[in-house]
Amino acid sequence: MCVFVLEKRRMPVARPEPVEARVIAHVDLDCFYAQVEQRRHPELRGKPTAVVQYNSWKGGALIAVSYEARKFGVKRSMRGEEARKACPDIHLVQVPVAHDKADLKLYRDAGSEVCAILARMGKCERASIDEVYLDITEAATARLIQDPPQCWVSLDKEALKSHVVGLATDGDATVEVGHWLQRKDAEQNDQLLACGAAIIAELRTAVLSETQFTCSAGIAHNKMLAKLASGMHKPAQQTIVPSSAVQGLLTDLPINKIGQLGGKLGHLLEVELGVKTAGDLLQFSEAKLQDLFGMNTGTWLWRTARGINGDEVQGRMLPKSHSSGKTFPGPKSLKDLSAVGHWVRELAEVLQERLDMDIEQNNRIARLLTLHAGCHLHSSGADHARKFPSQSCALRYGKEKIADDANRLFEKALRKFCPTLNLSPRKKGSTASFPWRVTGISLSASNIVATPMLKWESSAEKSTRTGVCI
Ligand code: TTP
Repeated sequence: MCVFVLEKRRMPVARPEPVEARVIAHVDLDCFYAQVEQRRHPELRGKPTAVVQYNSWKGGALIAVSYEARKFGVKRSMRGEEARKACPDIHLVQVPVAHDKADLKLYRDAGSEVCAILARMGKCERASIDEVYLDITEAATARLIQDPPQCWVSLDKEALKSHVVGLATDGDATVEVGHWLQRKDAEQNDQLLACGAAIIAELRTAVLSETQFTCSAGIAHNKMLAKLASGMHKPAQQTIVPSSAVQGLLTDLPINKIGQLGGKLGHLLEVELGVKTAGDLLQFSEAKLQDLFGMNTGTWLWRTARGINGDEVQGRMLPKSHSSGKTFPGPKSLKDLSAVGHWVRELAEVLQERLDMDIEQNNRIARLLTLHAGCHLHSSGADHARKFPSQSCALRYGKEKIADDANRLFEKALRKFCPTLNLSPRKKGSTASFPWRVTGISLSASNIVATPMLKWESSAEKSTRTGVCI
């Protein structure tokens, strides 16, 4: 019997691991938006810099902090004024703004530049604006056959600077890492990781010389471990996770550091079962975890505690969805349908621009429109904590159509959120306010597919497409 029931689509699913070991890397750009701004404004290079959100309250919220500024204790959670107190010489750069909201195109395009370089050596999955998974099994295997580590005459400087989880380095770390990479008695899987580390070091060097960006990486036999490792030594470093070090790495690892355990599932484990670390999970048998969380998730948890993960690198460099959103914190929250309608139109316009670009550049169309919103009732009581339900419908192209559909979705969600609510227009002159506040809206376009027919469509036909219902 499954005791803990969570939303099914959010539950992790165990996938079988391949028999042959893979070589997977997770590459994460360092203080990404700050680096993009330092490249755009070369006078900021090497100086404490932070990127701030477009709102001006107390100097705006910091969303990216350069490593030079972090040395002064500047953190992402600070506001501009606070950051200036910690580091008077800090340079604060505003995020570009379009349609009265942050315009991330600059950063998205910079991320694509990096992806294109990383994809040279293997299957590449763009996991977020500045993170990529790479499956470099083939390249590492080929290198092991043609140029095994024991035969390397000179070692790549960047590879020598790798960190190896579980390797005690008392003396000169680069010498000891060099020995580890070239051990004659190393198991085949460790040799594959050594080849993977050399490949990733070369790719990171190429990223730096071609884009001026530094990145950090984790190299392991699966996605979960690679992701854990990429953040262990930053900036501009890489970390290898040999199989022999996995249990030691996981024993004291807080479970919320593991992908998919940062949310409700991790919270349940902690509150209901007292599980604080991945090591604590080891006391539960697979059958017990299946009893508690269902077959799939139970198995996934059992394997995760042991560092087993069969998720494949997806081979996707383009985003799975597009979205356009804005938050309305505190006093800026939206208080009536016309304010919501205004922002829905703005967001629909931005979304349509991105959909147009996807057709133009990648011959792809999206088929599903989803509206997410943050909303609360300003009466107290149980309703207060309820989540505003997301709503979806078939996506029709054209900013007006997207706006109309999104407004309908908002009203539908509002009726579900608060069934007793009267949404009919207020009489002219009425001062009665709506009993809800909207603190954020986001429109997303997903279910993206290729449109091969566009290849032979004339540009005149293409230009009418934005009004076409798909
Ligand atoms: P992160 O990869 O989380 O952080 P980072 O690249 O700034 O720094 P680190 O070197 O520690 O990885 O986020 C990538 C970019 O996403 C970040 O530069 C700015 C943006 N971002 C936000 O806009 N809001 C947020 O809350 C977070 C976490 C990131």
